[in-house]
Amino acid sequence: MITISAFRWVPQFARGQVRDLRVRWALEEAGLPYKSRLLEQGDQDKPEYRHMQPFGQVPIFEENGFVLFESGAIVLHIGERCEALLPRDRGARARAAQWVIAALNSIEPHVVNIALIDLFYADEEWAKLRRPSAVQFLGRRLAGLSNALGDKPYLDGAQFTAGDLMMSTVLRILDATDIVKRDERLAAYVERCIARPAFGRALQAQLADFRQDAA
Ligand SMILES: N[C@@H](CCC(=O)N[C@@H](CS)C(=O)NCC(=O)O)C(=O)O
Repeated sequence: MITISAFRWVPQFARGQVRDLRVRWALEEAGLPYKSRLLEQGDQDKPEYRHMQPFGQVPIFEENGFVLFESGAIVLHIGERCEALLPRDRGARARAAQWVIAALNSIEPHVVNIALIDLFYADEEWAKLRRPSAVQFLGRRLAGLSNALGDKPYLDGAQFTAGDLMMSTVLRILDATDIVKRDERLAAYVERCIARPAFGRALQAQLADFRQDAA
């Protein structure tokens, strides 16, 4: 049985955003059953967990003694068992991986930069000074992304791939702002991706684990 790690509790604003969601979504696309290993406060710093995830983060993926960390690596690993995530055609497969990495490397750091300012430092003077240029920089990246998407439904064309899974989860980190939403093409793209039933099931599963904490 596949197990993924997740936090038993996170603040309200993070519910539906924690990165185990990406892995749950990929598992749902692949039709692979899994259970969650819910971490209590402090569990992520225990040597046993650090041995598997050096940075003490979620998610990790475990199956029959095989362990993997980094949501991108895990999604690509699951994609090996799911054509809907990684197409069989070699070129299309490489391009799907390219978009996973673009999401994580070229977009996510700039998205997170703004999310951190908004969530934790909004009242700090330095944050007020920094935010406009951070938004402007991300705006240039998003314009490039929007151009690359063009009129296609998904980044590589007609078919949803792991690249879209990752890109849409990254873009929705800024759901509380209009930064992505003001680009109608990107807004529609994110909606199209998360309208997939597998996303809905993954989101409900993550939220259900948090409700378990409240019970
Ligand atoms: N690059 C990692 C980032 C994982 C990550 O940032 N996880 C967050 C939750 S969304 C976490 O565990 N934060 C706690 C911490 O960093 O101490 C991945 O994609 O798996």
